[in-house]
Amino acid sequence: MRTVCRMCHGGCGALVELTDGVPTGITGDPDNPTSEGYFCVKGKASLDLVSSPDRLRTPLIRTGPRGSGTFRPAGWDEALDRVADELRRSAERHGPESVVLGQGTDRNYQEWVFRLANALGTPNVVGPAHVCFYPRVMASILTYGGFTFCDYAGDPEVALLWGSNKLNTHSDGVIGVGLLRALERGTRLVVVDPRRTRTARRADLHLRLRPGTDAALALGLVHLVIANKWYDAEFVDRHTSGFDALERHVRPYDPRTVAAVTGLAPDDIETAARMYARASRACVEAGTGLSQSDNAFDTHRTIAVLTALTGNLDAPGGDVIWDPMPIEGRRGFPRTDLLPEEQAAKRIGGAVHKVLSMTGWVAPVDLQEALLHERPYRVSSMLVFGSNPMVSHENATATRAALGRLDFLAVADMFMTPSARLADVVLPASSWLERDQIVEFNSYLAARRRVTTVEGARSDEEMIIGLAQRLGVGQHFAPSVEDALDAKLSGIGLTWKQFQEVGHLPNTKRYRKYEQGGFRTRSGRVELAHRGLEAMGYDALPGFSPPPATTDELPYVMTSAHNLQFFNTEFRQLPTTSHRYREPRVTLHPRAAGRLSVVDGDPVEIYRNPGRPGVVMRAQVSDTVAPDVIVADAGWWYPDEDDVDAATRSSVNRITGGDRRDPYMGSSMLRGLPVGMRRAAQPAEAAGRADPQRPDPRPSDPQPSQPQPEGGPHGAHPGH
Ligand SMILES: Nc1nc2c(c(=O)[nH]1)N[C@H]1C(S)=C(S)[C@@H](COP(=O)(O)OP(=O)(O)OC[C@H]3O[C@@H](n4cnc5c(=O)[nH]c(N)nc54)[C@H](O)[C@@H]3O)O[C@H]1N2
Ligand SMILES: Nc1nc2c(c(=O)[nH]1)N[C@H]1C(S)=C(S)[C@@H](COP(=O)(O)OP(=O)(O)OC[C@H]3O[C@@H](n4cnc5c(=O)[nH]c(N)nc54)[C@H](O)[C@@H]3O)O[C@H]1N2
Ligand code: SF4
Ligand SMILES: [Mo]
Repeated sequence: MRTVCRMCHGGCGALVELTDGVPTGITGDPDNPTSEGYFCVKGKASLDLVSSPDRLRTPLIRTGPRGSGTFRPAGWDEALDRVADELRRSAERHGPESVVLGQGTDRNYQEWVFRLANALGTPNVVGPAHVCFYPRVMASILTYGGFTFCDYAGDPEVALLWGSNKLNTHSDGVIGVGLLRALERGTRLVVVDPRRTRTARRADLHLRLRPGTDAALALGLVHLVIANKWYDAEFVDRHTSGFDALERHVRPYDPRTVAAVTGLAPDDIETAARMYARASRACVEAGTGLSQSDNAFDTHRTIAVLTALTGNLDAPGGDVIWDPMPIEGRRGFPRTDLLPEEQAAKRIGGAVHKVLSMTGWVAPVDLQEALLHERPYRVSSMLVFGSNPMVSHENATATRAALGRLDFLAVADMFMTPSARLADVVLPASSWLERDQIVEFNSYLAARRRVTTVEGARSDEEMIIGLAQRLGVGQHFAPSVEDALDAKLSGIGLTWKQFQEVGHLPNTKRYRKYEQGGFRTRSGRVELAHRGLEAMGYDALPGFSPPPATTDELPYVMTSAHNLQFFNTEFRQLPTTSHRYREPRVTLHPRAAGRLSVVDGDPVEIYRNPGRPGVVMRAQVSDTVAPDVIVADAGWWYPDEDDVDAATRSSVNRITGGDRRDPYMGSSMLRGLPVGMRRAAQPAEAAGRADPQRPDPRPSDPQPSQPQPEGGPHGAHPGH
């Protein structure tokens, strides 16, 4: 059967081999136009999800104390009745806004969660939007009225990969194959990343900047573009506003100043600016490397400005705004019209993180504040679909305390995660191979077809329909998923059955749409200086706030990154993906390793406060990072541990969180944090025994290892 993979955002075409109706093999679909047969290790692990002995196969209702993991199995009706009763009670006592829905990274049922929230009258949906996609989305929407994607098919002369590891992460439905093909056809590559990634190794220029200083670099590039008159004067004149104010604003960001902040050479900054700005066609692929700091929104805003100044906006080989497909999709399906205005105004964090609030999302820090201090009001129940906040949200200690304040927590997941363990009701979700979905991306629609079932599990869409019916808002949902998919597709005149046969439907790309009618901003122009933001109490122009300085006690700058064979917090329990990768890793420079007397594979403790326990990860010694920079694996937890604390002991978010956050979006400092490190005891040493796997005592002078491809499995680690 032909379908579309959802082990990451990517959406590669997949061919599932069925033997007597049972999936027995999965490969890439060579006929899929976006992935051309590409299939990664995660995709190959898909069938592990179906057969995993760890999958939840029945709803669970808590019987012991919270977090103890004592549950009894229950039927679906009982479990959904219980969830509906609790949410209703909460809404009746404290108002619908006291019910919070949770959702993780973008999945193809996200719009269902928002429709449920809107129908229930709660403005509160919490998730990782503030550190993931939305700083970028909102920066472009506010600056030029739409969200852009790199036009790799339009053969950019230069692609600027900025805090994005596209060839590994395939984020936002853009499969790295598009970039790869462009590189093969001659696109030159500039990479801005504190790490020499596999992609950076292919770059014509790699700017290995200090984590958390990207906003200064972006302002520095704008400075050079303006000072050297490398901008598209006609476009600027006809289609932008605020150029003079921008010109004055970026004057201080000369290459020398920017070099001092970023740790880059002034010449490299000039070369990058020249390569990008002088190219006839150039695009920017900006990633989460820029979205997880207090500069998140302004960094993306400055990049949006750069795109516009250089005339690359909506231009061939540049950054293109796609028209939405005419289906009831991501934009229409949530039905924001169902949420009364006075309820929308109650969104938690809405008065503080005003730009995030425009998207409908609540930042975890603001929810924590509400739960811990009842500010601005009391939140009493929460229902989470596909998120593991104990691992993915910043400041795991605060997350745990906050979740502990809920009267009721329900979690829908495929597995018993540390977050699900804290729940009162756990609902077993089906995997992507067990459900029908419309895969909606900027450039195409595709059909993800159910190829199998796992007894006991249900899709989130089915759960939401069941809950909506019980909560008296069933009229806002179709009676079945298939009916809903038919309704979604009615705009293109197909039923779900017909669309499955079609499989893949490309969108039409149109360049320079602004030539008819301008941009979809208030002024109809690109808002280089943003009056609307100014009216909201923000600066009209994007700025830079320097990251927290390192100290003698905390001499390293820590950042994190996503792994090739995992997806966020997922797949740690699958044999294909976790093969030889059973513990989190931290990349550190040979000199740092020397200072700590550790070698590749040794356990290292990373801390924010030397007096408190930190998190322990395995050293991955490599000169891909600067001597004072470390890159920690994001999203780690131990599925074999029953205790919530033990399961999350190595999660980097045990040591993230703090006062600094992006004023627009609430983005937390997950990248660019000062930390200290010390050698940690081997688990076997800690128990007073010699580790039989490590007969060789640490040499006093550690050998720098060969640079390792990031995230690639390698066998140097004992016990992996
Ligand atoms: N320090 C640090 N923290 C980070 C990041 C970082 O780089 N560094 N990255 C951030 C980013 S970008 C993101 S997006 C977040 C991710 O944060 P989350 O979205 O919370 O993490 P996921 O691992 O995607 O959570 C998914 C959970 O959903 C379950 N699941 C998978 N598919 C389904 C489904 O179809 N239905 C249901 N009900 N459950 C499903 C999985 O088993 C898993 O337990 O983490 C953020 N946190
Ligand atoms: N294989 C895989 N694919 C994924 C995911 C996954 O976990 N695994 N997660 C999915 C999700 S939810 C998302 S949001 C996307 C994320 O996709 P990407 O944004 O590509 O995610 P990362 O690889 O975490 O971060 C990108 C790069 O930022 C660099 N970086 C770290 N700090 C800084 C900094 O301060 N400045 C700059 N310029 N760069 C920095 C890292 O070294 C890394 O190479 O990927 C999605 N796809
Ligand atoms: S890149 Fe993503 S969509 Fe493609 S095969 Fe890998 S996990 Fe699946
Ligand atoms: Mo994300």
